[in-house]
Amino acid sequence: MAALYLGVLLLLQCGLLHAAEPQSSQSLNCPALAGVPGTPGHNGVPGRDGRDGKDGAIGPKGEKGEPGMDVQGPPGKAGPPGPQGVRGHDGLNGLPGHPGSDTMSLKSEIQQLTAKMTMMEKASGFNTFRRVGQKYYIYDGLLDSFDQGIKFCNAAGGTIVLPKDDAEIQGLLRLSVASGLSGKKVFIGVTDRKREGQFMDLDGQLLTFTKWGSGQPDDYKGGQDCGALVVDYGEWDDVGCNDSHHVICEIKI
Ligand SMILES: [Ca+2]
Repeated sequence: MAALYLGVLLLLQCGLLHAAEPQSSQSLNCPALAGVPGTPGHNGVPGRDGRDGKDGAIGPKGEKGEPGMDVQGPPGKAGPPGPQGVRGHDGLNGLPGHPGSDTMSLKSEIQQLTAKMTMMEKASGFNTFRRVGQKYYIYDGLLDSFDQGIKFCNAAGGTIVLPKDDAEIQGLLRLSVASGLSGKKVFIGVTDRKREGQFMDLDGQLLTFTKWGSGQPDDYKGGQDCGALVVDYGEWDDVGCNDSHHVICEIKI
């Protein structure tokens, strides 16, 4: 067995050396064995894939491509708002507006006109009436006490007369004379019933204009707390509130 194994080794060695170095094969004295050729062996299993080779050289530049189509794509989404800008300069002044055509002021004017019309209709219903400034003086022949005079005038939409200046005194005198009141007295809306000697108007306000006659008010016999206009003199006198005197009313326009 060992001899056979040694023979095979010797054959292999001689064959390999003979293929690589034919000159020196004779010095080994390999025996020339002749035999019957064996049957060819089966094909071996394919070997594994080799490693990737190195990159080749860069190829030639390709031909220029055709120009692309010039088509605009759809708009993108709106971006977020930018930061607030710096405040601009003030603008020029605007042109003046048109004269007011305010509905409210028109309504107010209509209401005032309506009120005046109503007042004039009332005034025209009395025996005599006269306009002095922004007032109408009206007389309807009433001869009564101070308090009855106040009631009558309030019912007529006004108050008992109280002239505030000489022009109103003159207007009141003309109406009085025209009404046949010469030599008479006409109540005026002043009284000191709340505080003796302190004449006030019917709203309790101190008087801003007076036309007292000489020595008046004298509170004659301690019973004169209401005012009256003496038609013949155009001056004031204090008289008894319960005396009967003529009543003239004033209605403010
Ligand atoms: Ca008097």
